[in-house]
Amino acid sequence: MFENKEIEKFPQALNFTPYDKFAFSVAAGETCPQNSGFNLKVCKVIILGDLCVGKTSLLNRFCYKVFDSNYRSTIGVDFQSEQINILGIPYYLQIWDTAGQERFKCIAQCYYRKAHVIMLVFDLSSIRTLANCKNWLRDALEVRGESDNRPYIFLVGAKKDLLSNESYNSVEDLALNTAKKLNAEFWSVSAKTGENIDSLFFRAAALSFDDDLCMCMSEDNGNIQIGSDLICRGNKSDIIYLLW
Ligand SMILES: Nc1nc2c(ncn2[C@@H]2O[C@H](COP(=O)(O)OP(=O)(O)O)[C@@H](O)[C@H]2O)c(=O)[nH]1
Ligand SMILES: [Mg+2]
Repeated sequence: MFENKEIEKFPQALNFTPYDKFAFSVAAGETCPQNSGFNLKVCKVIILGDLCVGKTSLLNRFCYKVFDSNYRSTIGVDFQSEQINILGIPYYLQIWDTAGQERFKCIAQCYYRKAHVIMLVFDLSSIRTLANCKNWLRDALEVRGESDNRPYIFLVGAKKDLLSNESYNSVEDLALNTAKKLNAEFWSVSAKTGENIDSLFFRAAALSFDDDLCMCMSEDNGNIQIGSDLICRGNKSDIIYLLW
């Protein structure tokens, strides 16, 4: 369905969301000509959660369309970049995969900073991993700078294929309660079957893209992309300042 990673319509939430955005803020035709000079930021996504809940599998399914049933633990942190064309504009997700082990926690915390999206992953077949999501979120938000915006937060139940409909429904109730408490958007996915994986990342990308686009359009100036940072040259002064 999403072969070319193209988004034309604003992707909707699965069920519970604290984010009441249902459409792009600006009409595509008017604001996104093919050769628009927009230099959008790279969207930094971090994937957090206990060991073995399915974080790396989520990333591999989205980026490479593969699933491996053998477990290989992630060492420290790793990231992948993925391009998605949104309304014809190339947009980049930089997706950080972390190891869910205590001993890598301080390494991982360095990468939490400036995240635009946090995905808190738990295993739908292991309810204990749901309870830990609030700790992962606390750790991630702890290292935020004062000027950093609050990231979009997703609570992601993984391995949906392992549950019968009946058990899924009871886990979903618990997960929805947790999502409300954490002020996070809830998704359930399966890296094995691919269910909801693209939709989840597309939704995250679109929310972040829309914010960036609005910001770029309100800044009537020239932007310069350096590495993964967007440098913005103000119109009214020659001062160059870092947007994030
Ligand atoms: N059945 C099933 N198994 C999964 C799924 N996602 C991950 N797994 C398995 O769960 C184990 C841990 O997955 P992994 O992605 O490495 O977890 P991580 O430690 O959170 O990165 C591996 O054996 C995966 O094959 C899924 O959607 N369905
Ligand atoms: Mg891993």
